[in-house]
Amino acid sequence: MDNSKIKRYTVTAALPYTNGPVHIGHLAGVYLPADTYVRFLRANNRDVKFICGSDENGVPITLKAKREGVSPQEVVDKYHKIIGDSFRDFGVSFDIYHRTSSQMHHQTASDFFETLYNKGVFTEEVTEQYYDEKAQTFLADRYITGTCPKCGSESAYGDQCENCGSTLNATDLINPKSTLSGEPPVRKETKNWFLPLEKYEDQLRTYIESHKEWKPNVYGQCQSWLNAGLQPRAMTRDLDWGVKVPLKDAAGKVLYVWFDAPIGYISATRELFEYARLDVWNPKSEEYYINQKEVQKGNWEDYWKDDSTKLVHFIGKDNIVFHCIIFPAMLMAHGGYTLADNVPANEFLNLEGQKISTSKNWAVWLNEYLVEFKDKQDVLRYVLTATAPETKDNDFTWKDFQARNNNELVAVFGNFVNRVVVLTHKYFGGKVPMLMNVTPEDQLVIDELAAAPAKISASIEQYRFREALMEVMNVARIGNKYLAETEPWKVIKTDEDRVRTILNISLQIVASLEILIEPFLPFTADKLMKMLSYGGHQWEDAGKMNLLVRGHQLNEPVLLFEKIEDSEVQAQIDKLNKSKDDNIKANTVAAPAKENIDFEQFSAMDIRVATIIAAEKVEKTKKLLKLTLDTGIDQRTVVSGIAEYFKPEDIIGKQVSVLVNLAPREIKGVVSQGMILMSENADGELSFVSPMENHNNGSVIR
Ligand code: B3M
Ligand code: ZN
Repeated sequence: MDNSKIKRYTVTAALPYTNGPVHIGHLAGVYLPADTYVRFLRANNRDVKFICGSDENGVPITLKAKREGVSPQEVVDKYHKIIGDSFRDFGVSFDIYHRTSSQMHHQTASDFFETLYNKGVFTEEVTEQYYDEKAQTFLADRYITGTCPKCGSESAYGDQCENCGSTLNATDLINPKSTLSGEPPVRKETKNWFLPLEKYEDQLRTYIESHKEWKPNVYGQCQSWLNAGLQPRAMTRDLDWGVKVPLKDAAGKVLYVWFDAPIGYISATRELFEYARLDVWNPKSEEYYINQKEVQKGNWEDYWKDDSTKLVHFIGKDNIVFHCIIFPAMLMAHGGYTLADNVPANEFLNLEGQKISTSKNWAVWLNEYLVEFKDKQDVLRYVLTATAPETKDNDFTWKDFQARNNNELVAVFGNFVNRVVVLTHKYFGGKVPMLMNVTPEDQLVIDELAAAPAKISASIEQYRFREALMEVMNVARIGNKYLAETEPWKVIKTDEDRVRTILNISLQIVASLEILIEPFLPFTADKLMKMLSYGGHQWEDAGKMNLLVRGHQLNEPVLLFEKIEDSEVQAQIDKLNKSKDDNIKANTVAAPAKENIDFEQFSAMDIRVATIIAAEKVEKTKKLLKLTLDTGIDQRTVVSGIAEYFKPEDIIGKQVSVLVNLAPREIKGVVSQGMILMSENADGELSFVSPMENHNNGSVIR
């Protein structure tokens, strides 16, 4: 979009699912670039609204609620607060952090659906979906597990096999089972409303092709969707959590989460304007965060329905189709809305060489980072921007985190600022000295400084935040080099005026750095501003030589960054490894309970305490031990598959529980008379089930 046509900006960041806290992958991929962009626009006096909120609908939320045994509302209330707090604490400067369980959102999404319905946009289709007869509910794909038809893994989900990564349809699964009841689901007919995406194909193609400037990964994905041909997609689902379908014959149905979630951007903007105007916004409320407390000028429609508004969606790569195909089609169908000017989607961030995984707890959680690295928000902001997965997947490692902090933030940026401020205090009582004779070498530095802001702006405007940040660091490097070459600490002995000039120029560089670093590291900019006792912040001032006037009094120097020790990052690496192990155990879902039996069936089993009096391996087998048991009734042989866990000599003398009336059967040539009871944990490790205190052999277990 032509810069001269832009009157205002609407910048959105993907609404995080409220089924867990946010981690560094989210921050690096979406929220930091978005925040940097918005801060840059604000510093340039542009009119911008930065919109986000919690995505509180959809199956992931209901699954989490089921797993934790609480209501979906409790889940979203909990994580809305945790996520919102993390964003606020990291300085992500939304104008509003809204939520899709709010009244405003339900109303807005419901109205949007109704408009499309009244325009005759949707087609109605009756399809067969899996239904759990016991739980009396249709099953979302995630609620069905079964055997993957591609790789044979037995724990594939209805929409995806996590083992081989294939995308699946629930009906592809072999031996499907409902995760609610453990029963095989049945197919049942149900009616849903579909958006005929194929009807918008030409319009979408024109739209996408008018944006050849988009990042190649985004443009390419859109092209391949369009080339494959678009299909109708259901915009309603059989589920009891979400925005109710506002139609008479739609009981038990809600809007598809990817229908209502992007409307969440619109409802948040409405909330921002309408609440502010009505003065209902309460800054103490924990419901959402509003950056500007003043009454908003204009109205929400300016930010969504005006061609002079530039709309930008910051998202991760897995959300491209929803923002570039489905949401635009919805907006086209509705009419009156502007479409996104850019969707600078990022790739993924890995952690220590592995994919970040919430379920495996392979992640760095923002709320935990803030406890362990108090007041070091900017270190993480720096490292995540410097290694942002802008063009390809990238890797975060704790060693790199430490190295970038120590070698770049401390040694380059912090060191330069500190030396300049300290020397100014030492030689001139903290007052900005006068610029005297400018030498040709000074002029080179002045010119380099003057050229930097435009380069940085250009990179930011093209969503190249890594490059922009490196340019800012370059300014600090120029400063360091200048000090090293001019050596004011030596010159002071012979030529005080020369030192005045050197420090004046150096201080102007520091003041520019405050402005240039602010979009990236707002906490550092704040400290710098206080140290310089200076209210900078207009981007257009950066690079100039008159930011700090002669005689201006600086405050005492404070250290901007401190070294991070080996032990601190080692602790993080250890924690990561440990929590991963713990989680594998804790997260393994116990097998569903078996069918009820009656007491007769239970008491038909004769289980006794027995002692192992002899044990040996069964020849030519790996797993089997032949045990001789004293059951109190007799001595008998039992074959047990425990050889991988226990050495024969270690278990002799142990008391165990044994099912003595199991019909004898021959196993590898040995007749086994009964079965000993073992407990098996999630890792497949075995433990004997024995009485807490020794009981006589033959004691009855019931
Ligand atoms: N909540 C998916 C995600 O967090 C989804 C984004 C919605 S943006 C409208 O990846
Ligand atoms: Zn598979």
